Amino acid sequence: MSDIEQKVREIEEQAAREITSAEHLEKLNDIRVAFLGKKGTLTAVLKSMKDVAPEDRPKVGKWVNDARESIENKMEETKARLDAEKMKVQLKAETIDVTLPSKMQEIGHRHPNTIALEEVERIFVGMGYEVIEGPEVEYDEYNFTKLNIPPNHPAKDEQDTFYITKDILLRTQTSPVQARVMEQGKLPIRMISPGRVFRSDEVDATHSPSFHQIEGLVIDKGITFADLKGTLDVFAKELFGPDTKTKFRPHHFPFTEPSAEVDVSCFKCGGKGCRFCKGEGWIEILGCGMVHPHVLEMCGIDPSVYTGFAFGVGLERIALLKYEIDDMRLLYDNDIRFLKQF
Ligand code: 2U9
Repeated sequence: MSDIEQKVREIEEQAAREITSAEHLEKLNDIRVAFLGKKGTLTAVLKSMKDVAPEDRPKVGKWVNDARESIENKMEETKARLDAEKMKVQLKAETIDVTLPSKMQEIGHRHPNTIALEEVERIFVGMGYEVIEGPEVEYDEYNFTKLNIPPNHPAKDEQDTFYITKDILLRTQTSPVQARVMEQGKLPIRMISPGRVFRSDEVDATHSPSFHQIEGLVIDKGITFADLKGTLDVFAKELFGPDTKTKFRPHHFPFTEPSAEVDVSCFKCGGKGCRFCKGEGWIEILGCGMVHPHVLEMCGIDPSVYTGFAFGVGLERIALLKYEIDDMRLLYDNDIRFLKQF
């Protein structure tokens, strides 16, 4: 056996040993480079062909090609074995138990404020009211002056808010939306305006610097306090049940005259007095009154021809009462365990 044949055999055997003991695919690639690559040992034999006698070259070429084929075959076999082993390990690691229960999708839920708002809207839309929203950032003039709260009026202190400039503020009530509708001059008006309002209040169980109101406004010829009473009585019965009674107590608001606060008979005890109504038998729910003639005038409506009533109710107050929640802060915490109860 010639030296070259001997050398090729040794290379083939060495490669076979290394291939057999390879434990992963990367190692197999290293072996390919070391034996068959451009600088590999078997390739070196081919490169030394120039030193071989021309008549021996076909023989040497055949030995090298046979050895290459044998090495490549072994590598293919080993690669198939290593691939199968890798797949086996991977399948074991990624086993999916199709009998496990699937992960439940959490379905969204309407916020108690939204549920209460939609209920109030349903009641008034049923009586022919439009729902109209407006800007949260308002002119002082629309929030206060046009509602009969001129500069330096003490009501401005009670409704202190966040000022953006001297004349622009975060609205303290949704009344400016109604003032804007009145100015458009399309009569009669039958509307409610729900929305976020702001006051410079400390947070506690019943107060928040940002809360929501629903205000209502009706303007037409011949509207009286009797219309106001009838409307709010229907509203209370729809919201708290058909046996609910209403009580109108005289009050004062700068934008209405006369004005009243409205109590409903306690829907827990029917008016006898219980823990829920603090023994009173009545629960205060809203404020209302006949729109002040001066407000009508300032918003371009002739008070000698038209009259109207208005009311305002806190949305959170309705939600707290209806769902028997004792702390307003729970409405803003966004704890899904709390919210999904309603
Ligand atoms: C116009 C004229 C008059 C709206 C009214 C109330 C009485 C009222 C409070 C209820 C609880 C505010 O959220 S609260 O703190 N509101 O008592 N609001 S009358 O009167 C208007 C509105 C618009 C043009």
